[in-house]
Amino acid sequence: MKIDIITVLPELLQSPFAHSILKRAREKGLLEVNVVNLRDHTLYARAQVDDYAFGGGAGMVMMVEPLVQAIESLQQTTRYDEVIYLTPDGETFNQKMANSLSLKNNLLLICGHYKGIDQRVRDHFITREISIGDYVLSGGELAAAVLTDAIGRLIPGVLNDETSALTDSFQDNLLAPPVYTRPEEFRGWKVPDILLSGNHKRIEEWRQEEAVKRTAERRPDLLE
Ligand code: 6GU
Repeated sequence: MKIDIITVLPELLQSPFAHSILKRAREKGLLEVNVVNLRDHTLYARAQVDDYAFGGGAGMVMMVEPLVQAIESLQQTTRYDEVIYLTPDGETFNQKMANSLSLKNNLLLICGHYKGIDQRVRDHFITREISIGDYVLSGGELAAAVLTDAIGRLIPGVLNDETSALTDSFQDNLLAPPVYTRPEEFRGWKVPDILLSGNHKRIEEWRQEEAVKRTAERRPDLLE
């Protein structure tokens, strides 16, 4: 899969994909992340990419021309399955969306800033608008990093048995159960006996019960 990201802050998107699972996915050739600087596409003096909103009011708007130029130049070499605008007024991102996006070949993510992007870009180029939750970030970059991470780790072949997504929270609408590792006892705090029993069937039952209990306590909405 290839994920292209258009941003005015490319520096912000260097580190998030350079470690751990996403790094391995890129090294294995399963994921390519290509960060595109919008300012390389502007026709205006001093690489201007934003301007005052028509009708007045506080805040700048990202201009239609640099964005369209960047999008169309990328579309010359790539056919995108989705052109996604990251925006707080988009559809709220969840695991189900991550699962389905992880099966696509090419995604284009567009990071907004200031008061957002000119509506004409949304009307004519964007196929999907996604938010990562009900709070406001200063730009779409961190949201793009969140999407890329959640999607990238699900690309077939990225995770191995040990990191399998099948036992993730949300994958079956349940939160993950508690986990423990060595030592068996620390300051008198013991690991539940069942986990040391070697009885895999009972351990699985315990994990399922704990997952349901935890979900009922913390996220009863998921059980409905
Ligand atoms: Cl996608 N962008 C911004 N700027 N803020 C957000 C968001 C996106 N999702 C939640 N808050």
